[in-house]
Amino acid sequence: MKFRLVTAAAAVTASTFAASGAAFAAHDTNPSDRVDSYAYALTAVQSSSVPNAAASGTTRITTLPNGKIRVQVTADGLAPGLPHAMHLHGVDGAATDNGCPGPGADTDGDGFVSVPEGGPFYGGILTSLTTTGDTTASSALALDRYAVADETGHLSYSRTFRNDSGLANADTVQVVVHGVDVDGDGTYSLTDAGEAPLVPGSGIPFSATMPALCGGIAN
Ligand SMILES: [Ca+2]
Ligand SMILES: [Ca+2]
Ligand SMILES: [Cu+2]
Repeated sequence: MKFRLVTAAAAVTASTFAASGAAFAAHDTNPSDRVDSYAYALTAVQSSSVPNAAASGTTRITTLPNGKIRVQVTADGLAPGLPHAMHLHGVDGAATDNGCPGPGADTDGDGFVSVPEGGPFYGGILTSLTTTGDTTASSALALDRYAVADETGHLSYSRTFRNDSGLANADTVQVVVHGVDVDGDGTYSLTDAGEAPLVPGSGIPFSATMPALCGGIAN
């Protein structure tokens, strides 16, 4: 089992629920009985053989009594100076998802884990973790409204917002951070992975959509 940010008490609870086969969350703090908070480690999705894809981080998801959700992400090792699309991925409703993809998710064998290849693990996009404005899946690729990693590859994000899908599924989602500058030239382009954009005509290069980090329930 991978490292996860949990207290001893939460770990006991988690293992109890795991034994019964039920879904559980790293419910590490209870600021009040009306606030739920979940913290997870974010780990690299791509194979270690992919250049510039080694990243790490942490995330915290907090649901608030006013019906809002707060998502915090801190990460290092991301492509410097570039925006990183981030989403809450999951399966809407009671069903949980299958955690985070690893290198084995590269089913077409091209060396890269694409968004569709990760889908069977982390599910669809429930919430877009933009810095301003809309947070629905419609903003999935609104790269001008995502956090930008600094010159060292560090990224820090915190936003409190209203998103009913994210709120309802806060205990069973994955946080996924996208964008790998494979050739390290400071841009996302065709030369990174040599693949066509996921969304034809979008002008968003494939490498901008590559999942870099993932963490959450079930992993
Ligand atoms: Ca692939
Ligand atoms: Ca590049
Ligand atoms: Cu995503």
